[in-house]
Amino acid sequence: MSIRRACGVAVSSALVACGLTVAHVESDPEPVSSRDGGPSTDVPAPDSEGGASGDGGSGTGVDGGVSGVDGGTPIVDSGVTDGPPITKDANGCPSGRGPAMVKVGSVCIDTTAVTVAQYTVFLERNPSNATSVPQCESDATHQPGVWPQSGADKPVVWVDWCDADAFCRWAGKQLCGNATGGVLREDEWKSPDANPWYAACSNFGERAFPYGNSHDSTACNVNTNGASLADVHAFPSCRGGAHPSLAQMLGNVHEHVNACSGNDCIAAGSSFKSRSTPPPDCSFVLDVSRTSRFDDMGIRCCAYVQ
Ligand SMILES: [Ca+2]
Repeated sequence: MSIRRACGVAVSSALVACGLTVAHVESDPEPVSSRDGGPSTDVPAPDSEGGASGDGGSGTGVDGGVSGVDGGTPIVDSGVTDGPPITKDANGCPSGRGPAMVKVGSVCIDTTAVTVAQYTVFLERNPSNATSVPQCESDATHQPGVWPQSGADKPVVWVDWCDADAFCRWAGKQLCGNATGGVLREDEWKSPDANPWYAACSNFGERAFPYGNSHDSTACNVNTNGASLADVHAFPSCRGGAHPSLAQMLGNVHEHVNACSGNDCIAAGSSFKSRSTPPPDCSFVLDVSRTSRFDDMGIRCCAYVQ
């Protein structure tokens, strides 16, 4: 049984994005067990979409250093100080944990989704559930619903909003929200002034897709192109938006963003399961809950720097 929240209503075998983007309906091309089914075993929180949980993997590690941004105050208090050093890149964006960033307007944004290898480094620090929002206080673990995951350079998936929030903070970053880092309202989604994620994807509203205004069904990893999770550097023709290094703003995985009302959230971008007709463009959002975990939803962080 495949059930996924859509506009606050459970819909069977259908996936509907709503809000400002209407009429985007995704099919469920894969066996349902890979998406929503299976027992949830890793957390007491109501992770309704959890999959079978495996034992924590050890993975390859990166020896930790002293946390801090250029020896100063971290840009965002991660709650977890242990890990590789956080420095600033040439644009003043945090560097050292998670993907490299680019600057879009005044906001830094990850060039790729967070990879399995990058998330493994985070998990190896035994992150606490320190979090920015009370809704995450009951999120006892940041181990994904399915773990370990294969493919070091594939996006980490099966992560809920609280995991994504915690990872970004550990990296000296935060989930992409509104222009000043606060909670983005869903009705602000298509405003490039209010929504840095949309500005990055659409080159400040100038184009519908990262690569241009005309839909190319082969450019990004949507379900006409194999329907499986791809490395974050795959599909080079999908790059673009406000910066040529931005990869897969559409396709491959939906991305957690800081746009929740209570426990009702939206996720950005389309995924490898998204149908190409009608083509999901940068205005596409998916309605999820704060505890949703899917095999096609991952993490991309932002950072708000002076
Ligand atoms: Ca969790």
